[in-house]
Amino acid sequence: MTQETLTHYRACHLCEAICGLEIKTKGAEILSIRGDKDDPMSKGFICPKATAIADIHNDPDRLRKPVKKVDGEWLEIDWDEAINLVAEKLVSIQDNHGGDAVGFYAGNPGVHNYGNITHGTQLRRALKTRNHFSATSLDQLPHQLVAQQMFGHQFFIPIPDIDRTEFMVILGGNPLASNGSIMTVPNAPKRLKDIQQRGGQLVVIDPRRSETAEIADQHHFIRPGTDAWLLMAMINLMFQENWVQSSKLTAITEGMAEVEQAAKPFTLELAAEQTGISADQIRQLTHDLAHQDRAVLYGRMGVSVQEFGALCQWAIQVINILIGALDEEGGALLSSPAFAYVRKGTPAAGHFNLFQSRVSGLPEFAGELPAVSMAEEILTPGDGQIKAMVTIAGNPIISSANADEIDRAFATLDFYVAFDFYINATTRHADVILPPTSPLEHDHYDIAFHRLAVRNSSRYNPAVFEREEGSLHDWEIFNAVTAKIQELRGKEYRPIPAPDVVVAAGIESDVYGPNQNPDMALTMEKIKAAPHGIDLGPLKTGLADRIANESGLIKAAPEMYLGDLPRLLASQKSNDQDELLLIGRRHVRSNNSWMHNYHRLVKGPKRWQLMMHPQDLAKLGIEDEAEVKVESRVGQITTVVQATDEVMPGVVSLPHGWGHQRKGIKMAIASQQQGANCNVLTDDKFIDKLSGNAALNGVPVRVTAA
Ligand SMILES: Nc1nc2c(c(=O)[nH]1)N[C@H]1C(S)=C(S)[C@@H](COP(=O)(O)OP(=O)(O)OC[C@H]3O[C@@H](n4cnc5c(=O)[nH]c(N)nc54)[C@H](O)[C@@H]3O)O[C@H]1N2
Ligand SMILES: Nc1nc2c(c(=O)[nH]1)N[C@H]1C(S)=C(S)[C@@H](COP(=O)(O)OP(=O)(O)OC[C@H]3O[C@@H](n4cnc5c(=O)[nH]c(N)nc54)[C@H](O)[C@@H]3O)O[C@H]1N2
Ligand code: SF4
Ligand SMILES: [Mo]
Repeated sequence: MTQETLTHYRACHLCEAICGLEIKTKGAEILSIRGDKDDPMSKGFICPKATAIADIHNDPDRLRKPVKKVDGEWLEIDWDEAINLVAEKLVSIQDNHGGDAVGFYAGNPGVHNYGNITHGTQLRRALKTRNHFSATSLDQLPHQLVAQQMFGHQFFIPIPDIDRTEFMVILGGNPLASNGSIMTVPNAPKRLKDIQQRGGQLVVIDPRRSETAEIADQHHFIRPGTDAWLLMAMINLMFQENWVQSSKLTAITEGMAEVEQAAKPFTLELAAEQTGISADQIRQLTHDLAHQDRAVLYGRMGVSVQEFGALCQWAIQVINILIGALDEEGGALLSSPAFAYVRKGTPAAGHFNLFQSRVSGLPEFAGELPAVSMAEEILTPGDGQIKAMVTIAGNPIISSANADEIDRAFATLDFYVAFDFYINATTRHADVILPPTSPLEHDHYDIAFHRLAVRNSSRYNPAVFEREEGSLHDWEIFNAVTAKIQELRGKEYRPIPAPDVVVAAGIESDVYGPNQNPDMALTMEKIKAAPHGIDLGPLKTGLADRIANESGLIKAAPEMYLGDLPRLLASQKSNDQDELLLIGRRHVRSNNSWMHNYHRLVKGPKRWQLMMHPQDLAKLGIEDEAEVKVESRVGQITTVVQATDEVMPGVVSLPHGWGHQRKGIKMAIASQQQGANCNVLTDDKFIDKLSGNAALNGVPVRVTAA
C-alpha cells in the first residue's frame, strides 16, 4: 500500500443530502474528512456526521468476517461455509413450510449503498415469498402510494424547488436536523435562509418549535395527527373563495370537482378546533399560498408517518395543483436523473392491495407488506407463518413500532440471517451474520437520491480503500447466496455484473445518453472523470408528457382518499386536556439507530430526553430532569424528562434510534448510552389504516414520575 497522502472525492452516504466529501488518506489511515468545495450541489457543506465515517471504518465492533452463533457464542467462519449454510437453511425451510415461511426486512442504509438496489432483488426473486417488509412502511410509503395513484408511477414524486421558491410551507419536516428528506438538499440551512434573503418566506407547521421552525418567518404549533383537518380546510376554502389558480395542469387533471365536493364538510372552524391553529391563521396561510407566484407546500415524516399519512400526502399534492405550484418553477417538479428517469412505461410503477397480510389483512404496496405486520406474521401459527427471517441493513427492534414484540418474535425464529456489519438489537438474534465491506471500501452511485434532488445531478463515488482481503461487497454476497439457492434448486443463475456496469448501461441508454441526447452524450466514463459530480441544471417542467396513467391525466381524486375522509371526520376529538401524544425528533449528530457507536457523535449533552411542556409537568407534579416512566398501550420505558416550551402542551417528544442496552448487543459505545428505545412505546396497531404505514407520531402515552 502506498504511503503517500492521497485525496479522494466522494459523496457522504449517511443521509439523503449526499454532500460531497474530500477525504485525505495516508496508507490505511484517514487523515481528514472535509466538505468538497467543488461539489456543485453541496459546495463544501457537511454536517458533524461526515467525519464519523472514519469511525465506522475503524470501529473494532464492525464485523469483518461472517459469524455464526454456536451455543450463544459468535464464531467467525469463512464465506463458503456461511453462504452454503444460509442457502441450505432458507431452502430447507421453504421446502418444509412453503415459500412464505421466509420473511425479508430491508432497512434504510440499503438505499445508500447501490449494490443493494441493483442486486438485492435477485435474492428476493429467488426466495419467492409474500413476506417482504422494509423501512418504507415506517417512512415514505404514503409519498409513493400517492404518486402511483395520482400520476401513475410510485417514483413520480414532485420535489420542492427550494432554490427558486418564494414561499415554502413545511409540514412535519425538520431539514435543519435531517438535512432534508424526499428532497435531496445539501446545505438545507443556507438554501432555506436564501428564500428569506430573496424576500420570500418560510412557514413551519409542527407540534415542536424545531430547529427549522426557529429560523422560519412563521411557526404554527399543530396538534399531532391533525394535519389532514388543516389541509382539507385549506382545499375547501380555496374553492369557496375562488382562490384556485388555473394552470396548465387544469386541462389534464380529472376529479377536481369531486375533491371540491368532498372537502365541503371541512370548515375553518373545525380545522381550528382540531389542529389548535386559529381560523384566521389558517385563512391567511391559505390566502398567501394561493396568491404567491412561486409557492410550495411540502410535508415529511410528521405528516407521512402518522394516522392520516396517505391522506395528508394526497391533500398536499392536491393543494400544490390548486395553487399552481405543481410542475412550475419555484413550486414542485419531477427530477430528470441520469439513471432511471421515470416516464410512462418505466417498470415498477407500483400497485396497491393486490394481496393482504395473513394475520391482519393489511394491504401490500409494490409487493411489500407493512412493517407493522412483521411480528405477528412471525408469532401467529398457521399456514404461511414466517419461520426464518432475512434482514438487510435494518434494525427493526429499534426502528419499528412495538419493538418489544418484534424482539419476542425474532427470538422464536428457526433461522435468521442478517446482512449487516453490526451485532445490534436485531441482529443479535441472528444465526449467521454476513458483513459487507466498509462504506469506504466500495464504490457508490446515488440511484435514489439523484432522483429526489432539488437540482438534476449525477456523481460517481469511487472506493477510497482497497477492500480487506477476503471481504465481499453487499452485491457480491447477494450474488453468491442467490447462486447457491438456485444451485440447490437445480436452477440456472447468471450473476449480475457489478453495480457500476449496470448503472453505466442505464445512463448510456437514458435521457442524457448518446442516443437520446447526442449533445450531452453522457456516459459513466464522463461521470467518473468528474470527481466532484456533475450539475445537470435546475428541475424542469414537463409533467404532462410523463404522466403514466392510462388516460394521460392526473387523477386528483382516487377513490380511496375520498373514501378515507369519513375516517378523518370520525377522528374528531374534543380537546382532551389530559391526553399526551408522543412525537419523534431527529438530531444532526444522530442517524436512525446505527450511529451511536462513535464517541465524537454521542459526546456532550444528552440528546435523548423526553421533551415535555412545563405546564404538563406541573400538572403531574414532575420536576425538570426527573426520571419518568412513559407507558403506552404496548410498552413502557423509563427516561429523563426535559422541561421545554419547544413542544406544545399535550405533546411529548422522544427521538428514535436509541435503546442499545439489550443483552447481546456488541456495540461498546452505543450500549453505554442511556437513551431509551421510543419504539417500545409506538404501537403496531396504531397505523394509517389507508396505507398500512406505521403511525410513529401522535401515539397516546402516559407519563408518571419513576
Ligand atoms: N419512532 C420512530 N421510529 C422511526 C422513525 C421515526 O421518525 N420515529 N423513523 C423511521 C425511518 S424514516 C426509518 S428510514 C427507519 C430506519 O430503520 P432501519 O432501516 O430498520 O434501521 P437503521 O437504523 O437505519 O439500521 C441500519 C442497519 O444497517 C446497517 N448498515 C449500515 N450500512 C450498511 C451497508 O452498507 N450494508 C449492510 N448490509 N448493512 C448496513 C447498520 O449496521 C444497521 O444495523 O426508522 C424508522 N423508525
Ligand atoms: N440527523 C439525521 N438526519 C436524518 C436522519 C436521522 O436519523 N438523523 N434520518 C434520515 C431519514 S431515514 C429520514 S426519513 C429523514 C426524515 O426527515 P424529516 O422528516 O425532515 O425529519 P424529522 O426530524 O423526523 O421531522 C419530522 C418533524 O415532524 C414533526 N411532527 C411530528 N408529528 C407531527 C404531526 O403530527 N404533524 C406535523 N405537522 N408535524 C409533526 C416533528 O416534530 C419533526 O420536527 O431524515 C433523514 N436524515
Ligand atoms: S448532511 Fe451530513 S450526513 Fe447528510 S450527507 Fe451531508 S455530511 Fe453526510
Ligand atoms: Mo427514513
